[in-house]
Amino acid sequence: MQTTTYSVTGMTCAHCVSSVSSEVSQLAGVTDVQVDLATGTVSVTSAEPLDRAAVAAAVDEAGYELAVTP
Ligand SMILES: [Cu+2]
Repeated sequence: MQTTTYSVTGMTCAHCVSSVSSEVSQLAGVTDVQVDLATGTVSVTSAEPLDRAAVAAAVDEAGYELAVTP
């Protein structure tokens, strides 16, 4: 079990939070998704390490983008 936090750009309200949350939680192996609107981050808990590209695709599907990590 591991939790990875990603920065997501473009989330502005509770609707954005629920869109991202529902898309990311559909990824295989994901057991928990916590979206923090104030910081624009998504913490994803999964049984196995996730492919960042898969998370990016889910976030994109919701209409947002993963911020490029420094
Ligand atoms: Cu919104």
